[in-house]
Amino acid sequence: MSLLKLKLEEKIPQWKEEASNLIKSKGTSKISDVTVSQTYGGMRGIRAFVCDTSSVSADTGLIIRDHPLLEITHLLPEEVFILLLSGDLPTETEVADLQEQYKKYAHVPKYVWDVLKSMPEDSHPMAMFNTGILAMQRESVFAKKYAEGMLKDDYWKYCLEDGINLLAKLPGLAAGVYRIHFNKGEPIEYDSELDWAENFVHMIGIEDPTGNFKKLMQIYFMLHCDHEGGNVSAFAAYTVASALSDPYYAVSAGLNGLAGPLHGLANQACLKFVLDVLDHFKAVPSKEELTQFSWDRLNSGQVIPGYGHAVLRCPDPRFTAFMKFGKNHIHDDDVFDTVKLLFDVVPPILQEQGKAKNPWPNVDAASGSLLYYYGLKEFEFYTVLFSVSRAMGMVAQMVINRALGIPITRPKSVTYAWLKSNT
Ligand code: CMX
Repeated sequence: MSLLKLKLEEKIPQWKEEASNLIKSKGTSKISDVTVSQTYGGMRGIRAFVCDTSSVSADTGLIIRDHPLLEITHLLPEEVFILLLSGDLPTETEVADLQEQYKKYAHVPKYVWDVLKSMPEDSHPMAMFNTGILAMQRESVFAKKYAEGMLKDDYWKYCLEDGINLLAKLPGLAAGVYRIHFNKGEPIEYDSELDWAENFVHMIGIEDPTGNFKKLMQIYFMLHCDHEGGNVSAFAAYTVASALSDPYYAVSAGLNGLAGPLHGLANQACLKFVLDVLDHFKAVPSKEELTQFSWDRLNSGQVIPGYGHAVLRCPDPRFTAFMKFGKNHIHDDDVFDTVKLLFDVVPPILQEQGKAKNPWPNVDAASGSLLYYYGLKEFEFYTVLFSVSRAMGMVAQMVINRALGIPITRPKSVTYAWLKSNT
């Protein structure tokens, strides 16, 4: 049995007892009121369910299990997954144990490549990635065990098994989507000597003479891992998994939400915006030129991608971490210099325009410029990378939810007529 599973076996009875005691002692305490505006406003700010893997505070950003993000950016993706799921910073032995399992399950079945190769050439890489995940649904141990009549107390164990099997394959699936979609040759097999992020760099087949692309991918996969429970992708996965759809279905559902331009697709839109700027001015523009360009975009009814957030009211610490990486490793690069200039120019414009509640950059504002620098220039692919990482948070959340016996999601909708006559 994996060390992570053993650790969870120890912790879960305690988590269940804590939750049950809380429900007994405070079950009728109110934590939110819902207004009419919120029913028409994306349910923004309604506290309605529990997610312990991470939380997002408006003025600090992402906090993973009590650790503010900027204090743990050195963690490997494998380490952050164990932290999300168990609440503990892992030991070296625990990390090695998870890496062993990833290696055991990393092989992507051939039928997945057959399916992806048969898709039309203009299929979006996110559609290919999510199709690849769905194609592998037949591998689900959770679904098989459920059909055989597994006990409710065992749901989390098979959810974890599926989750680890799936996470193990995602770097290879992502790299394969890249190679097939952009005609880079056949998918490359994983290398059992390499860790999860290193394997992605190996399998995508982009040269990394300095080793810094590998470092970028380690931090990239770490930073995007989770963002509490209410964002579109996490909440979609939460809802689908609550119907006891297995992790293949639920992760794919969540990632379909991540493919939206207001959510994870913003990173491709953001790099495209930066390239449009450079194409328009044929060089890094002056502050004045970029100000006018940004105003023109806003006045034409388009958003500035990579800026604003539904919860954050400060520069996103994930953006800060990417900027630090860029400033340490990238010098005299027009794309990255434009990203830096946008950080000076956009917040005051959004403040002056007065619509966006948060004028600051989010995670998507800088990440693309770094990928671009290291040779991953096909920005249509960027949300796939976000997905590889965000699947960790989804899996961690759904394992915990099954362990706690969270029932099927079913909030109550109301009609316009009901609202009118009851408020
Ligand atoms: N550029 C222009 N206008 C913006 C804006 C931006 N970056 N951010 C918000 N606004 C506008 C909204 O479109 C909205 O306008 P309308 O009233 O005309 O509809 C108004 O400001 C109020 O929006 P808000 O309450 O501040 O923001 P929301 O919670 O509704 O939406 C978000 C949040 C992220 C969707 C929005 O800020 C946005 O569209 N940003 C650009 C896209 C982006 O970067 N998304 C990535 C988010 C991170 C992620 O999930 O990956």
